[in-house]
Amino acid sequence: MARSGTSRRTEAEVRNGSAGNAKKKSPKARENGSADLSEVELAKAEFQERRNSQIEAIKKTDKKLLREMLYQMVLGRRFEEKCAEVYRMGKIGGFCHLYIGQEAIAVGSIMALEPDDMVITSYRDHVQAMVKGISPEAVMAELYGKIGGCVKGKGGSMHMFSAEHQFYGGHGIVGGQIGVGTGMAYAAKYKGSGQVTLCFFGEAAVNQGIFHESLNMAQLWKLPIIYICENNKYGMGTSQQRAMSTRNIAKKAESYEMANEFVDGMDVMAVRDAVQRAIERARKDGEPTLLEIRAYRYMGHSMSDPGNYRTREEIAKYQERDPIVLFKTSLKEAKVLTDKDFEKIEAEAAEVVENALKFADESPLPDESELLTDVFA
Ligand SMILES: Cc1ncc(C[n+]2csc(CCOP(=O)(O)OP(=O)(O)O)c2C)c(N)n1
Ligand SMILES: [Mg+2]
Repeated sequence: MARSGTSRRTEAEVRNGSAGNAKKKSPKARENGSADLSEVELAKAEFQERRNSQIEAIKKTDKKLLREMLYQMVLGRRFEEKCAEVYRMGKIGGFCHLYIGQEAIAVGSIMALEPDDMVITSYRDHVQAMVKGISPEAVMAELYGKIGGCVKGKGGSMHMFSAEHQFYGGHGIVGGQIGVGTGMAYAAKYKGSGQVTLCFFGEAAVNQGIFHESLNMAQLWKLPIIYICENNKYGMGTSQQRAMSTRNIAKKAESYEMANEFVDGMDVMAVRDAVQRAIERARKDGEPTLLEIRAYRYMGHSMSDPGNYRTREEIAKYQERDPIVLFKTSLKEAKVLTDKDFEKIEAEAAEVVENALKFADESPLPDESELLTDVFA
C-alpha cells in the first residue's frame, strides 16, 4: 500500500541523518531540537541528485507547461516578497503568512488538477489561490481589505476564497480544513461529480484529532481526496521534533490502510509526479492518499515572527536547495529554457505584481452597506 516518491537514500537521510550529529548543532538549534548544520553539505549533494532526476522528468513534459510552472513559481515568490514589503509599510493589516520556499508544492500539485477539481488549505494561502486561478489583483486587493478582493476585502490574508475557481479557503483554525475538505470529497462522491479534492495542511495540524478522524473516514468511505501535509518543519516557533513522537508523517496513513508517499517539496517535478499518481488513484479507484511533502519556510511563521527559535545557518541550508534555482538549473541544462527566457519570466512576474499592487491601491474600501452581506453566523 505504501509507496515511496523519492529514493530511499534521500528519505533515510532526511528522516534519520539530521538528528545524528549533535556536536555540529549550534546552541540555539540544539535547544530547539532543530536541524543539524552538517546537513548543509547533504543539501548540496541532494541538490545535484535532484537535478539529475528532474532533468529526466523535464524531458518527458510539455515545454509550454514547464514554462508556465516556472512562471507560477517565480510569480508566487515575487508576489510574496512584495507582500512583505507593503506589509511593513502598513498597507496590509492583520496576520500575514508567507509561502516563500514552498512554491514547488503549490505549483507541482495544483497544476496537475483539472479546473473543476477542488482545493482547500490553511491560512498560508496566497500562492495556492493564485495557482488555482484567482487573479493576483484579487488576491492583493483582498490583502489590502479592499472591495476588489476575492472576498470583497472581508477575509484578508487568511481567507482567500473563490467558488468560481473551486478554491474553498483559506482557514485560520489549524486542521479545520481537513474536516471540511473531507466533507467536500464526500459531496463529490455523493453527487458523482468526478471532482478530486486537494487538502493542504501543515505538519503541526497532524497532531490534532481531526486529522485521524478524517483519514479514517476517507479510507473507509473511499473518498476522492489527496491530503497534502506540507512539512515545513515548524508550527509557529515549535520544531516538529519537539512536538511529534515520530518524524514520519506519511506512514501515519498506514494506520488507516491508506496509500501514502513521502515527497521532496523542493523538487516541483517530484511533487507533480506524486500528485498525478494520487489523482489517478482518486479518480479511477476512488481511493484517498496522504502525501507528506517536505519543504521549508524561509520567512517567519507570520510577519510578526522574530524567528529566534532557529539559526541563520539552518535557513541558509535549505536555501541551498531552493526550488526555483533547482528548477531553473534543470530547465537550462535540459535546453528547454534559456537565460533570456528566465529574464522574460521575471519581467512578466514583476509587471503582474506591480499591476496587482496598483489595482489594490486604487480599489475602494468596502462600502458600509457591505457590512452584513455574505456574512453567516
Ligand atoms: C486549533 C488551533 N490551535 C492553535 C492555533 C494557533 N496556530 C496558528 S498557526 C499554528 C501552527 C501551525 O503550523 P503548521 O500546521 O505546521 O502550519 P504552517 O504554519 O507551518 O504552515 C498554530 C499553533 C490555531 N490557529 N488553531
Ligand atoms: Mg509547519
